[in-house]
Amino acid sequence: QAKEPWWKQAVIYQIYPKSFQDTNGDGIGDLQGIIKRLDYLQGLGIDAIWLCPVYKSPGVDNGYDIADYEAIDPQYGSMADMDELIREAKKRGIRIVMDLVVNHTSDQHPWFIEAREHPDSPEHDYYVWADKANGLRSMFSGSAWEYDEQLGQYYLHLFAKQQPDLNWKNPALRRKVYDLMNFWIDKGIGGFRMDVIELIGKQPEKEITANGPKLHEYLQEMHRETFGDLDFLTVGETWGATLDNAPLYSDPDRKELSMVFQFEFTELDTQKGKEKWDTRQLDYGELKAVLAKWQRLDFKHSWNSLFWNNHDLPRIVSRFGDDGQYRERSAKMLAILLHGLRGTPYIYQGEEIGMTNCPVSSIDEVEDIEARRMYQERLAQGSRKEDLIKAINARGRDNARTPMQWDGSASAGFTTGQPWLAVNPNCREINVAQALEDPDSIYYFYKKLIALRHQERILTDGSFELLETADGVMAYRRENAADKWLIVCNLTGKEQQVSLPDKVKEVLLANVPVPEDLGRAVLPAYGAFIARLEK
Ligand code: TEU
Ligand code: CA
Repeated sequence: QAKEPWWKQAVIYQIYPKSFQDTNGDGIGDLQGIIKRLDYLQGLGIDAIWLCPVYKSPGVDNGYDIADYEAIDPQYGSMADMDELIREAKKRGIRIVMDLVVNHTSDQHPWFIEAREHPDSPEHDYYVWADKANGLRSMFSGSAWEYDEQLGQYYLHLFAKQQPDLNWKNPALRRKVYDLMNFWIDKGIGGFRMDVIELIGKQPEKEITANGPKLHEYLQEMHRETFGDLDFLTVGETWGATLDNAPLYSDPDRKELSMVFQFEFTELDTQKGKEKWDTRQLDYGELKAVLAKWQRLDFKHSWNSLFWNNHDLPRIVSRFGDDGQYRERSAKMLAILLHGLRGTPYIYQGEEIGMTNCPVSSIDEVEDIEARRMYQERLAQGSRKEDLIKAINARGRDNARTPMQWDGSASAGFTTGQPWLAVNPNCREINVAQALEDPDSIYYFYKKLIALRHQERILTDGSFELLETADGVMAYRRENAADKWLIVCNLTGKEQQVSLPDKVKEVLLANVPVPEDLGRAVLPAYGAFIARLEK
């Protein structure tokens, strides 16, 4: 039997480099900062770092607009720093997973500059042009088509207009992408997180963006031409993933990707058919149903990723937990809920200390292009400023991007200078230094969950069974040939009645005392535990 790939029993930590650790006082995180914090990450126990883009970029979308795939942006350091990071991480058993952004480039990429200047150049066809604009919209508001006066043609940009879309129909462009991937593979990285990869098979003339007809053909070609023979982690960002199409990406026999990120839970507190800014109350029953549904994947022919947070999403403790009175307890509950499931867990920087959203009171405090564009568009359409700020505070991407809180000083130990985005003032109470000193901290909870993932096969290969409970409680069993576990979580800020037939043999982790008799128990607000049962 073939050896299991390393990423099935791994936990990945996501770093947003601009906000992780500054070392030269310019207020911007850098590669030396990550190197400085590797011991901290090793202490936490993670297996790999997903590093958000550090390539040369004008920074219109914080690095998701790349001008040179084979150079490091000077604000983050040099290629020598990058090589050092890969080397130093490897010494600590940590792999580096690079962010691969190849649905689009920056408008400052030499390919696009050439494409615009010389319509006869090969580079022209690396991008998507049209004589007329159709109804496609940019994810960052407005039309997805930008008119180029000189050429008398429109180019496609599914994101900002400074992020022109690449034309994957062009084989020479695909070759260029495989070459740049191999450049990074040769440096000894451990994987790629593939930005909006579901869009590369787009057919803009038919207004098809995600899941175009040639998408999987391209991914199979990519697999063959790049990482196919390596023990490599590849995770696709796929907003349109379903139970039906996830196996198309992640069935090992199809030779595409290791797994995808699916985002179904992120839609549960959004009004149906509306944009993410249009919020509604979370229905706990729906949350349970979605989490349970993704556990029904055929894990022999597919794989799942587990995450609450990333650099595009609000902080989970503020979103589904309680970032006031019950911050610690609800953060631990959400950790248990997710890390008890089957799949590969991802932790976003700061999640392990329960970092919260960071409200603003005016658009001047907002850095993110997505929120700023939405604000302008909706203001022009007659929305009220207060409502837009409220929406940004609930859903804006800056919530996740405020600097990492290392200690309780004014700039949270992130920088000695002016941070590029304001530090959350709650760094006085919520910070790494405090968490390391408190044996009951959220940090040690995450550390324990990571250790369990490494030690206990059942988390990786055990079956999943959702148990009948009140809507406000999620309880499930995991079971393999050797072992049987019970996970119970009170999702709410109120006491919940629990009635389960299970007999606990050993409590593995809990954020409240575990009731003696589960047949007739009361679980306090946000109470949660993982226990081993008699087999
Ligand atoms: O995100 C893809 C994407 O669709 C997001 O823009 C999403 O619509 C939004 O953030 C939800 O809040 C990826 C990256 O993760 C994101 O940071 C980039 O801005 C985007 O691609 C463009 O590269
Ligand atoms: Ca810096």
